Amino acid sequence: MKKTLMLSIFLYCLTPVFSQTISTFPYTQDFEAEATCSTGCGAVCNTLLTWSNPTTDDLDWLVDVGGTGSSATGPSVDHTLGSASGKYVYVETSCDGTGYSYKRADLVSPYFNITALPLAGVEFWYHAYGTTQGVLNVEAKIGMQGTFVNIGGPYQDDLDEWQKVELMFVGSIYEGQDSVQVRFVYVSGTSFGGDIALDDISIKSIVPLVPVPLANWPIWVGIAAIGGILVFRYRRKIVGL
Ligand SMILES: [Ca+2]
Ligand SMILES: [Ca+2]
Ligand SMILES: [Ca+2]
Repeated sequence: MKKTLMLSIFLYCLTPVFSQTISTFPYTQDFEAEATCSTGCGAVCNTLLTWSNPTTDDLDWLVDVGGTGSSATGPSVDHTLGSASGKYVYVETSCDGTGYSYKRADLVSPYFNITALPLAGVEFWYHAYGTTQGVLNVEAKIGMQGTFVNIGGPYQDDLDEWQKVELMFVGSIYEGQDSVQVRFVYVSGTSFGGDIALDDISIKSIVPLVPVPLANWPIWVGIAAIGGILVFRYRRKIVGL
């Protein structure tokens, strides 16, 4: 009887998580439907609809628009709309001992069922501008019992520009799985110039570069293989690519 009760409670606890499984693709989190968050030092953002900000770290990713306050760090526009009214998430790294040094902020996705998604992968845009940028990594795990493993990064730049990263699951342990979860992990640098932002995070078929007129190609930044996952990086140069 006791075991049955405990099992019932366990299954009840699982239900909300599995109801968050997404199986319609392409999927994109552009943050436009999210409520903006307060953005002071150490601000908390617990209103995200499908993604989540764990409380086991130091900082939260904050939904914001139009720039992050401090000079010479953070984006001034989002990536989706390219305007000051478009939303993104960022980590506020102001305040010694609160935003830095080496403060961690995780951003966790819902579960994705990619069993029917060919050439599945993750695409996202990041903006890492500031002389004391920290380090961004991307991780993935399979199922509730899985362990997050690095699939991309470390990314560390000081560039006032949105950059695209594509991570392909083809040939990796994530290919064809019914419950893949992605986590972005940022650890701030040594001062306030470390506001990093994310936007337009997609789970979709990742098609490697296709022949297009040379003039339309974004700047090629690099390619790497990390844990069996091919990583393509671009720097956005031409609007619309
Ligand atoms: Ca957090
Ligand atoms: Ca700041
Ligand atoms: Ca956006």
